[in-house]
Amino acid sequence: MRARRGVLLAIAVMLQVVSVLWAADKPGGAGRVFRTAQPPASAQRGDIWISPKDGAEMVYVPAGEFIMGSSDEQIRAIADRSPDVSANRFADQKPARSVSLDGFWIYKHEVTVAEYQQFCKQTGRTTPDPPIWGWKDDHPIVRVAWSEAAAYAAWAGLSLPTEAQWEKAARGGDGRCYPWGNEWDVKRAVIGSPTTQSVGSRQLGASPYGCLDMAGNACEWCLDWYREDYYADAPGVNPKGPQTGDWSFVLGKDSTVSYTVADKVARGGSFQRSAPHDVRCDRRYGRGVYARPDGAALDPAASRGRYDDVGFRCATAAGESKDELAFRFLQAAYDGDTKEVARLLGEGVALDARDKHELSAPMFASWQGHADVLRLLLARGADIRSGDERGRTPVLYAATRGHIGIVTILVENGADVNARDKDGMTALLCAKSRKQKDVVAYLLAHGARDEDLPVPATIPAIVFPTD
Ligand SMILES: [Ca+2]
Repeated sequence: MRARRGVLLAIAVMLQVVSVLWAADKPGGAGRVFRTAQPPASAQRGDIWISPKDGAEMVYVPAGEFIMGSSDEQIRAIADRSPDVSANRFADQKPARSVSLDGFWIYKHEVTVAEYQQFCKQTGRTTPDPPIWGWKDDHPIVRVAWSEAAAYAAWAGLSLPTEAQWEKAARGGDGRCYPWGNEWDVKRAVIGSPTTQSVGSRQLGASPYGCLDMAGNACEWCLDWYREDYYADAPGVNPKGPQTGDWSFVLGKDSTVSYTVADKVARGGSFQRSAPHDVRCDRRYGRGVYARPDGAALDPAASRGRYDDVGFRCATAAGESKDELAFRFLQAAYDGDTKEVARLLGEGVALDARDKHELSAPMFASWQGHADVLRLLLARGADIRSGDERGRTPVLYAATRGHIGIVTILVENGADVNARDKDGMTALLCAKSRKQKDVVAYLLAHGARDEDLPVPATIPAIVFPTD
């Protein structure tokens, strides 16, 4: 009797341990499920959004920083474990750095064959020729060119994930090696297999946000161009990859058509790989994307740029960094695009954003003579009194160009008509030098001191974008 009670107790303890381990393995915990046309506005970790177009489950990755790339120590450790592999192979993963991303949604699974076929049916596209193991509905689609993967994402109202989004979704914040942690476990990833496997077949391989098959199964196209040295000076906020990859020409098989080829990023390694370091979260791959140099679309039947082991998953588009928003804001002020200025202010761009020469939106609007933009900026409380790096204020710029309407608005809103820039110039001197008679008269009538100074040799000018 006592022995039996002991066995029952042992079983109870074991069950508890198993349930604790299971809970620890389940990422995010139970979340809400959204079936909305647009991504839910207030999401949190563990929530699921059903992609309206194809019904795919998406998980939420909250905003914040994560460790991207690999430290020297991590790369030494990989090389030590794999004596046949040179540490140089992993040089493109350096350095490990903190990267901040806006919150985003990403597919829990790779896009499946069935989902891709549905997309082809609805859009009149052709499914690629199958790999030798044939198409299986719940396997990841492979053999799709990057442009086809991007077209699928656009059809779904989404995007391919940026390389940074992909890596954060795979490894969470702590710089781990694999989606589940730092210890390699072959049972948690589809690698060393002759074919792809059903998506989500390795539930214990889930990432901290619940993404599956981030290690192995299909390798996955990302949005970014691939450059080996990109990490060296990549932005720290919402990076989207270099402007282009390195292009080169290759000759077609029949030696009549040449193609340009450049690499896009593909991530996660694949079922064809056999070494654990090939499916690490920080491992980068560049896979060739081919195009006809004359701009003609690549023949859809062409095999170039298709790979038996490369598929994809989708994500919501990466947020813009503060710098990008500020640039667009200043550009809109320069262009006189009042609607865009209002929209960007609504998105939280800084009203006092400046470019590298300390030029502000009121300065650009004043130089270009955009009264509506200037009024909008003033209504939001924009500063029109401080100057740029040369000490030049909006009224000085407006006076130089002879924009009497702008000068009037500025003066009525408290601009200092006697402000001097670092060359000793005032609005009046600038207006005189350009023979802007209306402005000269207006300034003199509104408190400008007419000092007996020589007409300046240099006059201010603004061009946008500023170099
Ligand atoms: Ca994968």
